[in-house]
Amino acid sequence: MKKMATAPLSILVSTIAGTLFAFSTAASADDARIFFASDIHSHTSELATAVTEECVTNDDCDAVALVGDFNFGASYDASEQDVTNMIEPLPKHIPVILSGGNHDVSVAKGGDIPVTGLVSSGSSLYDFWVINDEDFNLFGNDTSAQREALDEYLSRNPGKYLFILCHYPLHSTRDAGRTSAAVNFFNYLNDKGEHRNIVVAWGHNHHLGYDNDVNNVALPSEYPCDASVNRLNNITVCSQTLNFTYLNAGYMTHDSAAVAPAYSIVTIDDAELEVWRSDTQTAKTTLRKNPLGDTNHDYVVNIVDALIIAQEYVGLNPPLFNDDVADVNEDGLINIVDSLVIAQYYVNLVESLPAYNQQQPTTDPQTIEEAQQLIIDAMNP
Ligand SMILES: [Ca+2]
Ligand SMILES: [Ca+2]
Repeated sequence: MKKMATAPLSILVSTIAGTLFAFSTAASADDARIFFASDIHSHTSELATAVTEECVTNDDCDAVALVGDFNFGASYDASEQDVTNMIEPLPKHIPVILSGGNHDVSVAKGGDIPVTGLVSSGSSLYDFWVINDEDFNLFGNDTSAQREALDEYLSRNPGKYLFILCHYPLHSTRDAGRTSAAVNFFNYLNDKGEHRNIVVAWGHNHHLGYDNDVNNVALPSEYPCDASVNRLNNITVCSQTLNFTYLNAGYMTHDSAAVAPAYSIVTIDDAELEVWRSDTQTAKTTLRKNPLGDTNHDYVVNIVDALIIAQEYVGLNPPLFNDDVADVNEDGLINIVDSLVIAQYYVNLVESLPAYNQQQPTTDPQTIEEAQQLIIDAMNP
């Protein structure tokens, strides 16, 4: 991984920053290993066996993420006790994150399933976002409180991995009433995912194994086929290039008794994401993306990135300048305006990136000192 030259920048930062803000030089990225499954359907002993093997015997896990349908009732009836019975045999030292499926109402009873929204890991590397069954349709609505909350999270945590636990697949809900929400949410995630690291973990279609009905879906028809996608299952749907990882979490039961339970192990670090599937015994990887504005390649957007663009602009040729993500107002140019936009983003004067229609500075800086002064002025309007 590229490392920035810290000494000159630290001097710059101390020069311009004073006591304005706290500062860290890089994300304290560690690695993480997470067990994923869905559709447990009361197969609690199979789940416990799989989790114990993967998270105790073979290696450690940082979390177990289960994406809905915990009992096998005929309808929407899983109780808090069902969830407790499922969790109880699992290794006690590993946190379990749940999202509710169409069989689960524990959340409504104040049980173990968190409400729709952020479940923080406490790590700088990743978080979870739970979408419960009853909230799925809201993600098709631009103005729903749930979607606005997700939007805000993604705006302020652009470099983290975000695992969205959503029982319903986006390509086929098998429920006409949910189709428009699925399409809208798909489009939203594909837009947001261009410069972010989003993983959507889904289930629901366990009885179909690897989603055989994927070609019957209501993804927007204008999307071209593109085989060069970062999807991590053998999905064959023709769609636009996916900008997020679309993870079939696996299932503990299947229509065919001959089919063994399936689960996924996701490993992440500061360079890439790997998904391993128990049924295929294969792994696929995708590179971690730098967020827009992350000009020094540390997956964090902060004042250092603004300073690096300023250095570049006045001709100091900073090492390791990542110009792929430097045009944060998307005007086709990389110049001092981008530096000022990032500085304003850093102090919350700009909500999210990209940001458009930014004011041009009153002067065109020729030296790094002049550029620094513009940055200070931009942060203190
Ligand atoms: Ca950065
Ligand atoms: Ca620009």
